[in-house]
Amino acid sequence: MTHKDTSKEMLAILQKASGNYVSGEYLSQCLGITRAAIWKRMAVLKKEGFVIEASTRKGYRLCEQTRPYGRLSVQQGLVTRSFGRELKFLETVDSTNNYLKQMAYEGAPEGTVVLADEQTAGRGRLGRSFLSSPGKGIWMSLLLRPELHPSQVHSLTLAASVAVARVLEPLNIPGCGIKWPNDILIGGKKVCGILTEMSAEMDRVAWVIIGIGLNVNHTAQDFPEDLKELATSLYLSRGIDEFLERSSLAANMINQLEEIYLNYLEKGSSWVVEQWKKYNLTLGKRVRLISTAGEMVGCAEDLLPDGRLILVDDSRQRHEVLSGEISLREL
Ligand code: BT5
Repeated sequence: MTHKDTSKEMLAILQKASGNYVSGEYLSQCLGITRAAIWKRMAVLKKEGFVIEASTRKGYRLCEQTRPYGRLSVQQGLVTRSFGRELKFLETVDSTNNYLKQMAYEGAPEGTVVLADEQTAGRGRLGRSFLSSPGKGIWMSLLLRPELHPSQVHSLTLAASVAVARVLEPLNIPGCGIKWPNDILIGGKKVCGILTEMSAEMDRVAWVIIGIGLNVNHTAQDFPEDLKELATSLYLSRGIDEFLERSSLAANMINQLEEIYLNYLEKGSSWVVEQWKKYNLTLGKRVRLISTAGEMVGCAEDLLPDGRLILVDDSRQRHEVLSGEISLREL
């Protein structure tokens, strides 16, 4: 068993004891390690934010019920085969996508996840920035190595938005859904953005990185002026004065991402599109589309099975759009 695994096992034993003391002797027997090794792993747990009381006579006791946000807490919530089994948790980083890109070049396996408590240069699409304050959200990147043609990667972005929508579903927040292709909105404001990046040859993908930024515990003051009208958080939109626990949300996200990815590989993009439609906030609406081809206003009629948007403009001309920015607001 690796050092990492024994810390996880030890945490599981302490949690099972429901706040009661567990003797050092019992721990060392269960885990097959020395008392000194136990002490070292306790230090790992404490560094992750777990509050542990130690008594020379009675042993060790886990005090806090709320779980800190860190690698062990997230991994405890995983039910995946491979996603998140390799997980790097960073207190602060420029961008989790940048960090994971480096890991991808160094050969990291599919399913590797990077999480950070803070990003100092979180990135959106087209060079835009993404606010990623410490203690507030889930800033996550996931590495995939699918055997796909680069033109198929678009549907992975839709798949990621479905995964986030599924995680948010039980919170039962009115007005929560997906704006094509992959922004999650609540009451018209953005709560989650997704940035997909890839490295590919002409007809084969080498890797895809899906970066997800989810605003969790922001209060109104946590957003700067220019975002106040555009952005929201789960805390703000739930209307319950209680912060959410990021570790289980992040774990659920990784679980959903794996489930949807495996289904996509088996059933194809039309399955993802069907799922996507359950959370749709775009279809049937009059929208403004801004793309590299310019601006267009029309009705968002449907999605094609590959995820392209069918837009019918005012002269009844039909357009099939692969990418672009939709605005639902001013129309
Ligand atoms: C996105 O871009 O929405 C993709 C964001 C992806 C962020 C994740 S976090 C983990 C990973 N590592 C990274 O470096 N990035 C990914 P886009 O659609 O271009 O939207 C960017 C725009 O959203 C900005 O220009 C702002 O108007 C707005 N914005 C910035 N920060 C926001 C926030 N925290 N919440 C909501 N909207 C925000």
